[in-house]
Amino acid sequence: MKTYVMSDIHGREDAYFDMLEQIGFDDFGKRDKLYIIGDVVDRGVGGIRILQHIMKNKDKIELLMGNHELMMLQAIENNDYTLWMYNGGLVTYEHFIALPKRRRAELRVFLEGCKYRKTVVANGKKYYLVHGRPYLPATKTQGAMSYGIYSMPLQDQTIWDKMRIWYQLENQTVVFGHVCTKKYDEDVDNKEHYEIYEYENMIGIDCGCAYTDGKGRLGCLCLHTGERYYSTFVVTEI
Ligand SMILES: [Mn+2]
Repeated sequence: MKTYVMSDIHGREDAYFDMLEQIGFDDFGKRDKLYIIGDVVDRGVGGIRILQHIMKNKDKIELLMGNHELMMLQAIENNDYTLWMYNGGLVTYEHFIALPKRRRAELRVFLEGCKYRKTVVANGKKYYLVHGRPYLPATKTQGAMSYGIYSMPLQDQTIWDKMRIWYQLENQTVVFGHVCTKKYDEDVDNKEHYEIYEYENMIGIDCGCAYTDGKGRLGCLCLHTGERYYSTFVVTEI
């Protein structure tokens, strides 16, 4: 039994399928599982195709909600595309709108069903998977601040807000994406590429897959073995 986690693929289907090969996805056993903790779509062109691959393999892959999936869903539901377009949604929208109506409806139902967080156990250790940061009562977050993302429903804050050391949980490790690990890693300037970042009870796995600075790549972590995988090429254009 092996559990893998990746995040923030952002339309890079080349990196995605490369990673599936590296982790031996085609040979996954019944109890092997891949969690993708949000932000499959936008920026790169392959978001819709990645979503469809996930839907086809839903016994082996579970997608958790990212703020980009939520923006897409809310844009479709409210017929208001402003926020999504502002955040790199155009390329996804163009592919989405070209799909037959039935396929669009399927995608919408699928996104509506995505969970915001998930706790999994690997080798007796508890992991809390979430796109941004754990679900916490408002008093534990920013106190008096009630503007911007802090005016959103608490659930939405967990995928828009970023992980910080004071959001760590007791007795479980928070595995998160949303913010590239370069923002956390103090040693980043000495590294050739962005890496999975581990500190106390938190693990950041967004290695800047859609960054075009030559340092970004897709990362994947196996919770059972601790093995880290990286896409074998880096993104220099998008
Ligand atoms: Mn995000």
